Amino acid sequence: MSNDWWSSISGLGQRHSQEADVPEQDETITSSLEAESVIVVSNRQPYRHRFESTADGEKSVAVDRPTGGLTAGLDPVMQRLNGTWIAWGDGDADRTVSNSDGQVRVPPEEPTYTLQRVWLSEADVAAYYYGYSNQALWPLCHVSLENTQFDIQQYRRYRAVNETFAETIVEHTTSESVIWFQDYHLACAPGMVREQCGDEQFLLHFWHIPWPTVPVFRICPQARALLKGLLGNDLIGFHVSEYCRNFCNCVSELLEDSSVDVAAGEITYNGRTTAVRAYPMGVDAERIKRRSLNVAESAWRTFKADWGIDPDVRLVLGVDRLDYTKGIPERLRSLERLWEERPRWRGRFTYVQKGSESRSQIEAYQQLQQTVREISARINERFGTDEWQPVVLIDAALSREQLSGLYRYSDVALVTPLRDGMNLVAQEYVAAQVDDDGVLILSELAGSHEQLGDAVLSINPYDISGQADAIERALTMPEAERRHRCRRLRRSVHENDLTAWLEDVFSTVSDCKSDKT
Ligand code: GDG
Repeated sequence: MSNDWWSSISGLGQRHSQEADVPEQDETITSSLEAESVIVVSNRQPYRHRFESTADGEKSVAVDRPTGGLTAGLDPVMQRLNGTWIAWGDGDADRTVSNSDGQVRVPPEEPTYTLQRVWLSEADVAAYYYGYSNQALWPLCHVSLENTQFDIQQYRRYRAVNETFAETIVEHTTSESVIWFQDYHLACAPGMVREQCGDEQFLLHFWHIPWPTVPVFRICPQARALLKGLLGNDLIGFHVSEYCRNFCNCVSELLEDSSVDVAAGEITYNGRTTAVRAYPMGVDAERIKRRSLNVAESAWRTFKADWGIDPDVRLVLGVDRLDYTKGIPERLRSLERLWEERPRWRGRFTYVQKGSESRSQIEAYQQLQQTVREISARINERFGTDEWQPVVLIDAALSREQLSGLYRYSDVALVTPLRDGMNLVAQEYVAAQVDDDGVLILSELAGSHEQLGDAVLSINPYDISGQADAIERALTMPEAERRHRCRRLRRSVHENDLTAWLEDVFSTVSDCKSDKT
């Protein structure tokens, strides 16, 4: 989402219009699916049109393109399949370039598929997106209960928007359609589509965030309705098996008439069967590697100078949306603990926090941003000198090239979420380690830990001293161990890349489809 698809789907909304970031894929991904039969449905769109001012004061239309992650992965698939992508038209110039039915052919320079926009009012966005999606479902699924609020009006609007999506889907559906829903914004839509279309179409859903345990999920007053909506799907995918088990257990506990085989990931409800499977999402590792190899030394030096990063100290890096699930204050406190209790580390490394503003209309996010600024300022005040700034906050959206420089030249990456569906930053950092010398410190509570856990330094993000120890261990790790760990991580990230993920999902679709017919 965003900057890359996933961040954009979940609200980061930074995109770069320079270059379409298209992974190279082999055709097996699409060969098993009928042409014109795939409909992708997501909150955020792959292409967004917006007005920009030209030098002579005129207005022109610019297009933001997919720049990484799932959007960039699915875009070429859609181009080959000539399918339809249905999403909220949130760009200010979207209506100008769409036809009266809200459709525009994309990509703009060589159109091959249809982007069908769904128009939402400001009140819809406030209640469906900033409300129920991001103040009920997001915190609930991340077990951030203090940030969770269930507002019945927001829920009604969430359902109404899901209904709008469902109606739009039905207009595009044929009996051959494969309809692929993305994420927590659309939990009710599959049930609605199923009700209107019957059993012929193949519906699948990828849920990009964690699924909580039964005692947590049942807190939600709308828990049963959400489960029923999702069980309109033939297949539901999560990043890791833990979330699959949690989902199956929730259905088993909360829907009396269901029959659930947790081990097999099979649910029967209302006479229909839904398969529940884990598909750990990957990144476009090859492209990240090439980009990292191409980082110009001079551009990197300029970047450091621009941001006031001491050219001679080592770098520890964090790259996150500013979200309370990412564990940023806890991370900063562990750095503070390290510099406080082991003064020998003062002046020896700088922590760079690339923090993208996100969902700022929501108070919890404003508070988080303020907390991050306050702790950083306090640390800089306590330990900084004329020559050395301990914490550098970068809030600008970086180009992928700049991000590659940060990844490649940082000695250590701190990926320490309190809870995270997967976390693509961890994999991107690994893919960018073309010199085999970076150390990844990774939270045990990130989905990516299931795949990378063996070769990273694992931490519990709530354990401030434990994190401080891990940072010290990373900075003192012998070169041979660093290289050994790094090579293993890189192998894993390349083997389980975005293309492998897409192939895995689509091959299950074609297996399940043939079982169904
Ligand atoms: C959700 C789930 C799951 C960040 N700053 C810049 C920039 N980024 C990019 C990173 C990375 C992406 O943002 C963040 O992805 P994550 O996976 O870490 O996190 P969420 O946004 O929370 O995504 C998560 C994901 O969905 C996929 O299913 O892994 O668990 O929460 O790609 O590179 N990119 C650029 N400039 C920046 O300044 N270009």
